[in-house]
Amino acid sequence: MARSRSISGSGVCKYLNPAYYLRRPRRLALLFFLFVSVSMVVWDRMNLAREHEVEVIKLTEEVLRLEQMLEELKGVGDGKTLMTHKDVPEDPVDVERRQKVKEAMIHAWSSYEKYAWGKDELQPRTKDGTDSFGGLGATMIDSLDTLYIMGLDEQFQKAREWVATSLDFDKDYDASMFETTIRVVGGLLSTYDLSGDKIFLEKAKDIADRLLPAWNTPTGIPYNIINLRSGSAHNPSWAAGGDSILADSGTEQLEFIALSQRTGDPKYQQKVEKVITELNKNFPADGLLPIYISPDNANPSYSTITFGAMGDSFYEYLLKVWVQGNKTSEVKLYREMWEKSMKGLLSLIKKSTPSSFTYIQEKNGNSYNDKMDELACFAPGMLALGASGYGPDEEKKFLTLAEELAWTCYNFYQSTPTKLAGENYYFSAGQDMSVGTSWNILRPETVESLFYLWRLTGNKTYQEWGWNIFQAFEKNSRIESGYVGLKDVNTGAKDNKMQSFFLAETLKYLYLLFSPSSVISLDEWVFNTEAHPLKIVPRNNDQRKPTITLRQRRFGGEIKG
Ligand code: DMJ
Repeated sequence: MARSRSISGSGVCKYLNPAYYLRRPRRLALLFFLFVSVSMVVWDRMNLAREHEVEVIKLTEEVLRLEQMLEELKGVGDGKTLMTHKDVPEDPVDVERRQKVKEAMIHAWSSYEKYAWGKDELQPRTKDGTDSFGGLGATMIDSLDTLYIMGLDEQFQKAREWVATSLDFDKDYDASMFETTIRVVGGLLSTYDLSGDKIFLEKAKDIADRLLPAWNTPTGIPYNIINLRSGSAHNPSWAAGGDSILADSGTEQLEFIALSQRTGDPKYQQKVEKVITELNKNFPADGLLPIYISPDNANPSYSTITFGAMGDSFYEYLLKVWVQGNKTSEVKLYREMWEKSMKGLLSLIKKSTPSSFTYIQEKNGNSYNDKMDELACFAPGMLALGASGYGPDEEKKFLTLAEELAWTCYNFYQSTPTKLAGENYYFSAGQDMSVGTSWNILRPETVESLFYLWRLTGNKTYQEWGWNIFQAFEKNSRIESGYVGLKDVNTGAKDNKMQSFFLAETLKYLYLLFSPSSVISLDEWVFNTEAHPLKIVPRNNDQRKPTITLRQRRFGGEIKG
């Protein structure tokens, strides 16, 4: 037995010896042929498996899309879907476009679900997730209300389970109190308002309690970074002299006031209202504050005045707290401060040459800078929303300004080869606009403004512009595993991130742009800066009804209020 094993062993060994084949070229050829055939079969199988996987994703999306269509068709009979407002039939083009936006949300969401479930953000090109906000499931929470509004029930229920069972804020992580408030507190509160499910309120309270120590400063102007476990807070090292950032410090009022209203605990509201009363003590006549403010004495530092990065949502919230507070005497201060700031905004308005695009300059001390961030494109929407609080002449003036600025912002998109806007633009005499920083990270501000302008004027042009922007995202940013930003809007080179605000804001505003005005009516809801709608409820003893008056639509559509 031992002998025969050793013989057969040496027999096998000879086949492994290269010299054996050199002496037998036909066998060598046969072996080579076998190797090539097996490799081709394996490669073919792998390709088939990959194609199959892509097919399955596409089919799943198609099934979801058809399910949604079926739902909508079911609604025809009971008048829920196509008969929107007092028997006014919907424009079929709107229905079709809304469906396309919903399909985009399904694609973005199913990619997140497949590759980055529970992570903060999806990296579509590497097909994995990243915890850019400390592992709080930012995309999950930012998407909840969008899923709910679009009627994506199965997806919503699965996300709800994750919130109930896996969302944990006890993290030794230095979080941005601004980003955490607008995305997480805002997202949870909005979903609570929409669904009535208490789990969302409990979680909102949990995270807000962890953020509260940030306001424990000599003036009450908060530190902008806070450790979610220890509560130790500080300002970012790159901010001038340890200062707080204007937008980061003045963009929590809506969420924290809403939280006090829903929990009955005034402590949240008190913290955020103190910031505004403090800033109001030395509020300049033009209502414009530089982006850096000292948390020790509330003095502004010498720094940029802007409606773009680090300034923007401070001005937005002055108006929106007034809306949230039913425009009553209790919130009069916010409106007064906002109107002052709008005087300041007018002082920054300039026209380009030769095409007369209206833009908002930035300012540093006494010198003006002909630069405008795409971020400042939220301003047309804000102006349109605030215009009706003025008398007729001022209302017309601000609405016209809103429309002019929206035209400029739309041209930020139209002027590039990809038809997607860069991050900021410079205006120089005789040359209109030119892209500065040329990335596009799927930001929402322009479509946000188009949504407000469509709702408040009824001019269908804004829907057309929004549709064109949507198509540019579809063309340049959609890949098989989600949506990516562009490193450069001139070349179309792609980055590797699907920002959570794409699902929270960009797709939500686009969906609402093609929905009836009764869906998240501006009479009943106010959007936080991350597009999370919060229900307007009577403030304290005020039982008056919401008083937003919508203008009569000028073109097409139904007549509102
Ligand atoms: C969002 O997080 C919010 O809209 C914020 O106010 C500004 N930046 C992003 C979107 O661009």
